[in-house]
Amino acid sequence: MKIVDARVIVTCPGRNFVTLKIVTDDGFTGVGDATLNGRELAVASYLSDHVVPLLIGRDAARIEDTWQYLYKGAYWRRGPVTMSAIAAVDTALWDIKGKQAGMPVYQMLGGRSREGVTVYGHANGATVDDVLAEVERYVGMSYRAVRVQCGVPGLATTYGVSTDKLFYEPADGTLPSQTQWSTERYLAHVPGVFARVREEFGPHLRLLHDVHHRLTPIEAARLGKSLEPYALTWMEDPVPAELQEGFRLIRQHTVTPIAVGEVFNSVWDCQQLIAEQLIDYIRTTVVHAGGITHLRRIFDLAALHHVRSGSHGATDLSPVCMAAALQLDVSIPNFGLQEYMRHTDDTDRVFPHAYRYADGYLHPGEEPGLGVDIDEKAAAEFPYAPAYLPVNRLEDGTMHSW
Ligand code: EZ4
Ligand code: CO
Repeated sequence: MKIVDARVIVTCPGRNFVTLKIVTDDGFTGVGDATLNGRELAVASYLSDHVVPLLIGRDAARIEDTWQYLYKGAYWRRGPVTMSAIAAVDTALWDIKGKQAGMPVYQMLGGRSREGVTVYGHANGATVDDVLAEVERYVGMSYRAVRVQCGVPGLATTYGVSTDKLFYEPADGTLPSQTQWSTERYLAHVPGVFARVREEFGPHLRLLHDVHHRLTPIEAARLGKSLEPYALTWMEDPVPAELQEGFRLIRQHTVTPIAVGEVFNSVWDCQQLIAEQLIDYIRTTVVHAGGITHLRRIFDLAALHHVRSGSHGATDLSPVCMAAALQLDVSIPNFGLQEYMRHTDDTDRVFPHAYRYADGYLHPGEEPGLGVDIDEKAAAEFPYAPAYLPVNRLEDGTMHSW
């Protein structure tokens, strides 16, 4: 089963996606997501210039060996570009292996551990009343978990709040747009938002909130404490996580659970966070953390330390990534929650997929492999369009994490 072709497909059905499609000599194809929001062409080049030539002629059955070959063989370790490229190859090879075996990938990962994958959606609004209406909408669609983001009075824009509700897309400019931040205004506003949401929706709806890397540990500790009465499922990315030991300080002060990891690329980015039980949910996902092979390694480490999965699932993770993530979600013992932001109809048309939403759960489907493909003809209708994520500054002009 030799690899005879590998194509890198860049398409923009509403937003940019990079996809690798691998073809074998016995006629199997497999797909992998390689999308890195705002830096898409770097991964496309890494794949077509530096990886595809190494794949031709390789045995498609050797997933682990190919992973090690690309990881160790690069000499330069880790990083989002390299790890997204390796992820795409790994994901495509799992897809091929499943098709060859005639079973969905989750069967090869040990089979089902649950009946469905609990997902959360994004309720957001400029005002608390808008937020309540959006939460109501998700409850109406039977979601069991909702992420809540609200505009902050005095700030023109706030992360996670958009007019385009179901399909929120933060990469909004051909050059980076600029947003403004005030920790003081934010900390003063957020607890009141959750008080209203709990008052309206009661104790059973799972509520989440994304801080998006904007606080220091002691500020995050304050936020976590102030949110304790509202029993959040998690407070996400409270501080930038390059300094893993910084989370000890947050932990000492609050029992609000912590979720981290959507920007991580490897187990080494979260090894201390997991081993010291400084977090509760690890948010790494297939495309940015080295594919199914490496993500399973992260989740296995997490399982030893009472940490559950909470994979990133924003719109910039393609349906190929989602299909792969669901195969893991349904099989691992320590699944927590799966983020689910809906893709546009154009995106769903370019990436026909078997997974389905029903009653608060996503279901991976029973197709052999991942149960997702790329329609290359449809993809060609949507040429790449440069788009950047925003940058963020304090009121005095200082650059801040976005
Ligand atoms: O800002 O995926 O939890 N979800 C998020 C996302 C990220 C985008 C960046 O590309 O934080 O909305
Ligand atoms: Co996030």
